[in-house]
Amino acid sequence: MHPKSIHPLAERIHDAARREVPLVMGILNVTPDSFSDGGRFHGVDAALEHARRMVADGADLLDVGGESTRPGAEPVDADEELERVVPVIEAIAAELDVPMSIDTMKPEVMRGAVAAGAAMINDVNGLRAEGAIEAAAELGVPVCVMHMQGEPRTMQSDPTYEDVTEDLLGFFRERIRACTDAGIDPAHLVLDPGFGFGKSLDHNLQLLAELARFRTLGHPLLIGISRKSMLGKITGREVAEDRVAASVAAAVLAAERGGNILRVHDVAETVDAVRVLAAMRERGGARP
Ligand code: PT1
Repeated sequence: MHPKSIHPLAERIHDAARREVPLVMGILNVTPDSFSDGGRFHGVDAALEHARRMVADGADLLDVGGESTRPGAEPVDADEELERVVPVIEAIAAELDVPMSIDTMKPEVMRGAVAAGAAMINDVNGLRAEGAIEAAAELGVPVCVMHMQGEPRTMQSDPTYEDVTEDLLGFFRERIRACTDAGIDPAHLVLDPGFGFGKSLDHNLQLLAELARFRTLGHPLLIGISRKSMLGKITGREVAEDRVAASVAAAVLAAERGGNILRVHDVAETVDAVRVLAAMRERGGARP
């Protein structure tokens, strides 16, 4: 079969990676707990308002998700997830000129979200669900393949690796092969080590320190550390909203070690931090 031409968003991601300027991806959760008033209309309205804010703050991309995957989260069914994300994606696509990814593990949601205007798939399950890899191949959009050990509900109970970096490198080699065998254009693949997804603090820190090793796989890297509990453990800050400075520090460290797309809550702060990094890189000069 003749592969479709490279997607414009994939082009954009590769261009940014080539120039070593990280892209900032704003997180847009459309789960009922993220908008206290459960009403659908209010949910779309509040999500659109949040999207406008992130775009004004300089987000390059928005990641729309209708199923929580944080530790302990319970799964939701595909119909419920679609009802949450589709109206929000349609509303944003009608008003804002920003590419969106759909954060989902389900092929039905991938299809519905891309039909509604999403330009990328972000799968924390690495396209391992039944039918997911075929859906991603058919849709022909860029796709983030994330590593997760276990499933959200139980993944933090006893995460175990021989060597977390080596184990993930093996996982990605297998997934890259499976994706290309299924007909996904390799230029559409983005990889993500999945911070906090079945990993201890020490596993997360080793992955952050050794991030550059994942660049050898030849694909752009997406990194999500924003406000996660690993930062709470490091700083002693138990409230997620109090982890902004730690999140910005982690984003800069990840970018400096090869992260290409930074998935964050605090867009304005991260955009400023990335500008400092970009200015230093543009100036050049000797590395220690
Ligand atoms: C991520 C990510 C994601 N994270 C990608 N998608 C979440 N590609 C959702 C905690 O320890 O890193 N990459 N989609 C959110 N998941 C978590 C996981 C949230 C752990 C919080 C924690 O606090």
